[in-house]
Amino acid sequence: MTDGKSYPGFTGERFPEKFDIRAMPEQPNDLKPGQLPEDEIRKFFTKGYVVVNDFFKPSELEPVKDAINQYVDVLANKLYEAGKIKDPYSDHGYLDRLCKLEEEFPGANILCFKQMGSVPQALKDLWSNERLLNVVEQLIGPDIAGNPVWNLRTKTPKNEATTVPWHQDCSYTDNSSYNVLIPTAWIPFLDTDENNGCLQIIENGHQPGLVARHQCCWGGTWYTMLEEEEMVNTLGIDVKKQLKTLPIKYGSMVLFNNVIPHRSLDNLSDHVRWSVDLRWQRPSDPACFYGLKDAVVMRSSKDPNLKIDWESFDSINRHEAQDKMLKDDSTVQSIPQEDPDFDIRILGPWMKKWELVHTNRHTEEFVRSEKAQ
Ligand SMILES: O=C(O)CCC(=O)C(=O)O
Ligand SMILES: [Fe+2]
Repeated sequence: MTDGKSYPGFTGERFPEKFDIRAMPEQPNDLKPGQLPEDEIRKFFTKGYVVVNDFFKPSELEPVKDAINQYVDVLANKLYEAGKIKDPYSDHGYLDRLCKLEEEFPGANILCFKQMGSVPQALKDLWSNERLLNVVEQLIGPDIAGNPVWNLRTKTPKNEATTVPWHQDCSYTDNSSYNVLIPTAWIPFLDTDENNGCLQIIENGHQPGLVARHQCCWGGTWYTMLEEEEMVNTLGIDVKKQLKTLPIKYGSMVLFNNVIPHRSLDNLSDHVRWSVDLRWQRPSDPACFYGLKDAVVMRSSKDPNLKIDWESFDSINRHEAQDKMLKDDSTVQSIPQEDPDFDIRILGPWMKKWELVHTNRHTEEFVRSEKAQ
């Protein structure tokens, strides 16, 4: 239950027209490579999401898998050299090496999640993939920027830190996002299903155009959460009717907007469920991330030869920036510091927006830095 008090995240404002069919750009008669038939694009605006099956060729996704392997390798060696684990598990691979690291060093998956400060080249290529941007153009028009909120999900099995509860993505971004369409492509790097933690979504849950009251933070994590009761009362949702489970295959993706409630299921399998979520916006809209990081322009209707300025984008590490924003430096020094290289806490400005209902290692740090201000 929410406590009924007012918190800065809840404004009660509704902007349905920014997310529903009224927001659909004019669709082209001649489709560019990768572009979807108008019926499919309509689903994104009417239902709030669309599953696009078999969109990617293996050659478009395999390089990201290689990059993931490299990241895990770097992490394993770092943990090993620091004496945090007894074995770097080099004989384990893509599906389970991170599980082994996690067993010996709980929180390894969070380090892997945070490690992604700059965007690996393979992911830059995927994010700005020509065919993918052609589809994004169908959602927001010909001027496109990458939104700074992107994630590599290191969803290790049976791990609370990787189970993302019900939320609307606007609960993480600043309140200027409540009337800005920021489409997400959720792209897994293996087949996903109910057993390994696929996505669930509330079909039509974007129709009120409203961000409901979230709470912070879920269990031992930094995730915002939206109670089912609040979905029913504030968003008028019939959970049984509107809940859709979206098992999707390697090569497919889910596109959804930033006010639709969604979550991912527990991963009950024996392997990591790797995925990325990538977001775009119009360059003329704010990046909606507390002024911490700008969007990166990827396509311009005026300049067909635009070169993407990744250098500026990479110069700001979002995790560091969001951490810094909350911590008062002098306070932090007085807190018994976890080894900064192996700090598995995540702090974020969204914690200021919502009622804090659980204290855990992430929120405790936040509460301490708040008190000291
Ligand atoms: O991948 C997950 O587990 C959660 C994804 C999600 O919430 C998102 O992409 O916005
Ligand atoms: Fe999300």
